[in-house]
Amino acid sequence: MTASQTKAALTQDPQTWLYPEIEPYTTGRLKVNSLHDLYYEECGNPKGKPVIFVHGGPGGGVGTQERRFFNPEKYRIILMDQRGAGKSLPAAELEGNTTWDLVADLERLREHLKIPKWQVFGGSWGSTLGLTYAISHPDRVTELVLRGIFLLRKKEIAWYYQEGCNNMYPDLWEEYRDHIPENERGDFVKAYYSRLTHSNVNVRMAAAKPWTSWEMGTSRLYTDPNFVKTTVTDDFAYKFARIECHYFINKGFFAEDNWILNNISKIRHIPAVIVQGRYDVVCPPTSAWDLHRAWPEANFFMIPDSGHAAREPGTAKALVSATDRFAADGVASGISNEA
Ligand code: STX
Repeated sequence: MTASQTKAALTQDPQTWLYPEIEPYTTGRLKVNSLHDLYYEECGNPKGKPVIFVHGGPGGGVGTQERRFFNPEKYRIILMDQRGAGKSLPAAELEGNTTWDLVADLERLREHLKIPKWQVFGGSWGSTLGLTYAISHPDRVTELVLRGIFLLRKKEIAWYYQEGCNNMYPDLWEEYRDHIPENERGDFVKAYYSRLTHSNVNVRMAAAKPWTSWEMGTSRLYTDPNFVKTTVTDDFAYKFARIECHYFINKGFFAEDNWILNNISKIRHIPAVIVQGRYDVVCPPTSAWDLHRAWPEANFFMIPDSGHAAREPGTAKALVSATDRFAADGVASGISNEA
């Protein structure tokens, strides 16, 4: 391959791998308690194999592109906005918003839709919540498709929000760093949390942008400034930053740092695919590797030319291959472990 062919292959439009854009055949709302009202939608084939898409952040919500990882003729694709995210209400609400509430919401939605078992598909925080849900309700999960593994351990939060990733993106770090006065920079998550939960809405909004731009700017191997500009709207940033920071200052509401790995034996029998970008700086490959070592039965793919995002070409291709295979035979057999 010539250099320009290599570049073309690396930057190939992920459209090549994703299914076409589709509209939901139904949308709904589920009131899960006196405060929270969740948005969900169903796409594809109402008689197909059920899959629940678990979005990232937390606080990221689902959009139109998340529907495209599944064959719409074979799958009944269910997408839900977690508490406070996307079209769920109240927007950016932190009260009654914990990992365990979100696990219970997935069960409420599954029961509401009368689905006995479903596939769980999630990346980043979607992998954290997907794993936690599966560990909590293993009998309800047919398969797991996980990407950009995030186990929400102290060292993962520290790497990305305090010291580590700043060495990879010193340029983008400046905006995130400079929003916080020097005397508070010893604990960025704490400093951002106090602003994102401030009584003055202007203080909250002002902190949401640098927090969210940092994450959007570092998500892809090839940073697309337009992607950052279009995603970091006030509305999205406010929900994303507030909810993420709330979860991270509370250590994901886990009783112990290594809770997911310590409980992995409960789900090792479930067919699973793990997809990890080699150059993921948001959720560095150590966590996917630790998961792979703890769960050798799961098919593991390290994508050599991807960062964190789901729709980078190699990652999108591996994810769609996984859902295609599960739609075809329901098991992970035959999937090569080679990246
Ligand atoms: N948070 C990573 C995460 O879950 C540490 C995430 N990063 N970006 C996203 O999620 C969206 C794609 C949902 C915006």
